Amino acid sequence: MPEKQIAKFSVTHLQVLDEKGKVDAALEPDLGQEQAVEMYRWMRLARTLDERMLKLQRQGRLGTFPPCTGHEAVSIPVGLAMKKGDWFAGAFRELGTRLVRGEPLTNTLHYYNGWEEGNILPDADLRILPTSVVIGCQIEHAAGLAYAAKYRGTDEAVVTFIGDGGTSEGSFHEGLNFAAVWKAPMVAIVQNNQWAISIPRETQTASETLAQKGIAYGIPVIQVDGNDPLAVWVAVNEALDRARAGDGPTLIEAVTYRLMMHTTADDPTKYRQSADEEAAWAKEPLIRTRKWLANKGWWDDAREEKLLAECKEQVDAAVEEFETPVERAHDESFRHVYGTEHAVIREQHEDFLANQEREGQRG
Ligand SMILES: Cc1ncc(C[n+]2csc(CCOP(=O)(O)OP(=O)(O)O)c2C)c(N)n1
Ligand SMILES: [Mg+2]
Repeated sequence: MPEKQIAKFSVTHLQVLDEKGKVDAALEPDLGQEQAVEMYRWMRLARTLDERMLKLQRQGRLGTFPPCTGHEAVSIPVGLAMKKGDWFAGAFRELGTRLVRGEPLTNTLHYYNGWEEGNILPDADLRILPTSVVIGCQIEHAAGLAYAAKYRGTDEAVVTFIGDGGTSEGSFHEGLNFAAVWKAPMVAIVQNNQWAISIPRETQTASETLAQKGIAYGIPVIQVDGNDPLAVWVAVNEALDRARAGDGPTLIEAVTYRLMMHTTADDPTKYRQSADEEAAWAKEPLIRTRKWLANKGWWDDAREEKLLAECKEQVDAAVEEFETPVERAHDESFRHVYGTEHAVIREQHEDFLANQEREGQRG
């Protein structure tokens, strides 16, 4: 019997805007001035907050956090492409998406200072799941949410994120498999920043691309330049359209670089070369986005200066609010675990209150 080829796969890489600010006109999305400037403004705000958080942490005014500098071209377009009714099941390195979806800056600061109120969103309709530090489980949460959205007959989509290292976790594969067989409206974004703490991408997996991991589950995949907000914008909109049309999940691998330390508890000089970091800084997303806007006549130094001042003002105000103590009831954490009352939590809450009363009587 002659052998015959029964399947053939390929992975496309998309770049629209290169590091010099040159755009491929044939691929350029029609964003318009307002939307393009809005995208850059959010990118700058996310960067400003991230840089301030690092300073606060170094001054002992904030807990450990994972810097997101350099990831703005992924997180911001994704947040902007989502609709209000969509769900965001993120990991821990997508500050920009959270901000765009309406998470107050103060919540982020509270969360990374270890204060539970960081997880109390002002509006449950924001549909932002808590940060997932447990690598991978958010993919399963997203698959479940997407299945529910489909079951209920809504046109909601679910966006989830994972890192390059996370694609070696079982949860990533289980979540993708379920989403695929259910044709659930899920968009999974692999933020490939080349590092999983001190483990480089090459040591993490023998896969040629991370996008191809989706092919095994029958999911359309694409690899994009993750420092190019236009490529991300195009890919995520296509993926969301596919999800809403009932055509199931998409996997997007966004190739970027973790410009900073893994978290503020890490020292990358111990395991990587400064030359590699310098090369990565030359490709970072804000410079090229600014060039693109300037080439269109939509941006100049004066507007940049004004934006920097506005971002600083916004971050200053958030820091001031964060550092102003608020009196909270001791039992408040019991009220925010579930959206509705839960029997087990009620029992624990009652126990806690009874204990407090006993302690009080003892003086
Ligand atoms: C299940 C699980 N295993 C291990 C860890 C410890 N850990 C935290 S972050 C991390 C590396 C993650 O790398 P990657 O997925 O590439 O995401 P990045 O930090 O680069 O955004 C590890 C191993 C964890 N949080 N959860
Ligand atoms: Mg990584």
